[in-house]
Parts: sequence; C-alpha cells; structure tokens
Amino acid sequence: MQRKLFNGLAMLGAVAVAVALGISAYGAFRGDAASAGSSKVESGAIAIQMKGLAFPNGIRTVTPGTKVTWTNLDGTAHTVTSTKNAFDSGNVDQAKSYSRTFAELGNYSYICSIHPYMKGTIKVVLPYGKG
Ligand SMILES: [Cu+2]
Repeated sequence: MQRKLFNGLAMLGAVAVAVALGISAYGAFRGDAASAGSSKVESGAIAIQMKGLAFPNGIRTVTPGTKVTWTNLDGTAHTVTSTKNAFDSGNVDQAKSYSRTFAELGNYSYICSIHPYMKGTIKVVLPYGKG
C-alpha cells in the first residue's frame, strides 16, 4: 500500500516535469523565431554593420526614438542612403559610423549609393500593445 502510493506520486512528478519541459521548449521555440525573423522589435540604440559589401544585419524593426548606428567594417567607403530621400549619410569611410534616430513610423529602405546592391530596411512600429 505504501509502495503503491509512492509510485503514484512519482508518476505525478514525472508528469509535472514533462509539462514544465514542454512549456520551456515552447518558450525557446518562440524566442528562436523572434530572433531569426523580422518580428523582433528593438528599442534604444541598435548597431548595423557595413561588411562584405552588404548590410548583413540591416533589416530591423524598431520603436520610435530608436537610434540606429551603421559602422563601416569594410576597406572601402559606403553610404546609408534612403531610397525615398529621407536621409543620406554621405561617404562613411572605413571604421567610421553614421547614426540616425528614427522618430516617425514607417518603412525606411536604404542602399549604399556607391554599391546599390547593398540594401536594408528600418521598420519603425509602435511597441506591442500600444497600437
Ligand atoms: Cu557601399
């Protein structure tokens, strides 16, 4: 009788652990999805690289007031040039940076005017729950 009760409790514990693991696995999955896609919304200050004739992390979603800093890690000059004339860094030489704070909502596509195949987009959206 005593033994049977113990077995029952052990089974209950195993179920609880399985449920907890399932919940944490679900959380990890959601986290991975957010960092891999463009659904992650960032705030404050973010950094974008100009590297290998590309903006490798140049597609970002931010909240209004976010300061974006592009830094040139290549040996040649690049620019951060809005495709809709919203901003233009001019030449950003090797190891130099250009920053812009995005106050207004919208999608801001940009290129390097020297290498127009270098492309990125800053999406400025309201924080979740404030739409
Ligand atoms: Cu360039």
